Amino acid sequence: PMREIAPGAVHLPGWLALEEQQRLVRACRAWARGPVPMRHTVLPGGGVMSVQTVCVGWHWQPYRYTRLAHDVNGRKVADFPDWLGELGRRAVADAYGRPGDDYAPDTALINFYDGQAKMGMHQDKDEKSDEPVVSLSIGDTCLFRFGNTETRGKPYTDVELASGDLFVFGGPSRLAYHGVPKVYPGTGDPATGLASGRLNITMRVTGLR
Ligand code: MD5
Ligand code: FE
Repeated sequence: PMREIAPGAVHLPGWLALEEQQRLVRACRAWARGPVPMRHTVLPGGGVMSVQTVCVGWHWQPYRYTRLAHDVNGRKVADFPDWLGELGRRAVADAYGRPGDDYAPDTALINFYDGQAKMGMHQDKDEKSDEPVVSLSIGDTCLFRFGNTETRGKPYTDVELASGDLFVFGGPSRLAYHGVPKVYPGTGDPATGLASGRLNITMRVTGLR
């Protein structure tokens, strides 16, 4: 089953097979250790994000992409693997029913949510490309709030994102406000390899070289 939440915003529940979720959990666990460790990002105003983040391909720091993680340890992040790009192409093809062959994500942001973590309403506009964002969820279910392109507030649509769910944000939805008001602890299947919490992997095209 597939649901179009708004033009270009497509939710495919249960898209990712258990074996693929397990592979992603293993990969994220390795990336979380380094070369640039997973950490709570510190915002320019001094705030600290409750989610923990690690990047591959390009390092994201608020609010730009860099090759070196100047704000953490100055190291180069892990390369963006071919197999992840392949997964992104399959995701775009399945969500939009068009060949995804030309989709070439060059960065992934991996967010880990413990039971208390949230993400406030924001737009993802640090990418210099209008290509879609591919989002994969693993572990505990969360409440995902998909808003509008004009304001942080209403109208918005609340959607539960569970383990294995794919969400693709493109076209007119690419710059929509969105956030994660809560996660539901204990709702994930430990068979994914994740004993608790929620992982979200987003693939993006930075438009940088
Ligand atoms: C998450 N991550 O569950 C969310 C899901 C982030 C982030 O928001 O920036 O890491 S990805 C949702 C997303 C990405 C890009 C565009 C839109 C939604 N959108 O237009 O709604 O950790
Ligand atoms: Fe976002």
